[in-house]
Amino acid sequence: MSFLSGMKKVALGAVLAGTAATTAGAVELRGWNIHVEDYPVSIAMDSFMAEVAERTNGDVTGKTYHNGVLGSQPDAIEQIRLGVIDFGEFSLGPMGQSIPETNVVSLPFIFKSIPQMYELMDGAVGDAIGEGMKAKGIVPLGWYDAGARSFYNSVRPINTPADVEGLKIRVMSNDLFVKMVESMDGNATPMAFAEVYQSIKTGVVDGAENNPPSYDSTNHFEVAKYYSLTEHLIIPECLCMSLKSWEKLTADQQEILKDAGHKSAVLQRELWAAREAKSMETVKAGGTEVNTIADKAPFQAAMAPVYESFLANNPDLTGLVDMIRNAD
Ligand code: BDP
Repeated sequence: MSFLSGMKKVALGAVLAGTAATTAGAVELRGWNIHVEDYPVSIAMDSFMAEVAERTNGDVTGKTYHNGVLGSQPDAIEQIRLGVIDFGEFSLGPMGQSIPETNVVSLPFIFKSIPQMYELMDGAVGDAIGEGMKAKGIVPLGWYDAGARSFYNSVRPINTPADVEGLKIRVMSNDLFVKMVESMDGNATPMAFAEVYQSIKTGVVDGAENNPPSYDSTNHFEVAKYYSLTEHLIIPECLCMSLKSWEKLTADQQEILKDAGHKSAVLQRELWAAREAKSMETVKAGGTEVNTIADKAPFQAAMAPVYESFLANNPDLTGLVDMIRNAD
């Protein structure tokens, strides 16, 4: 070894030691969550942070701000990418605007069932989406369940795509969902989650679409009585961390967060199933008229243009879409 390369090694060692010393200090994380405190997502996030604090002996602590007090979801997604917010729980729906890979799970009827969604998200599909997220500054730590989304409104039950015609429907902020509603000749309005209740109440929109727990927790069922089980979207959610904040942690701390993230997803999925059943009871007791849809094929056919335009604009994602579509 020459004297010079020996010196370089010493110098590099000193730099690494310096980095380790600064990153080993206590870290306090700020977490974003849109849901109320007793929601499955919120309980799982709190349990995640409690486990992280315990297993890092208090070196990594954090607080989750529930109820969307840190801002709307599209804004929070940008803030997590910038490292302004350290962690959060997001629907992959609004992520599609900045991370194209996440859009594949926002295609209507792409998953055949919730168990199939779990299996694919816990395997190669989830890995591919996770890579896309990392490339845009977001590290996924666990895939959460958000059930299936169905339409609800204050005007009439929806039994066929023709029933959507002329209805003003709020959608999450993503062009795919605008196209989805327009494919049935409805009027789509992208809007923040927090504004939907008032907008339905005052007639700015006729309705929206969501899973039973959100339809219940937001009290949307009080102002939009017809809940029609179209179950057109099964969009997984993600407990994730800002890559910028992630890189400030030591490798050991990252391992603890990954493990705690995984465990929190297992807990969230259990809580979800129970909450879904309870929410259906609550909304029915509150006067909601629920209708099931025996044949969903007309909805699938009506929404087919969403796939066509998505694949035309994102030909590189055809493989990922087919991986899901062709799965058993
Ligand atoms: C809920 C999701 C939440 C979304 C909300 C919405 O859990 O992340 O913000 O839908 O429709 O189901 O905006």
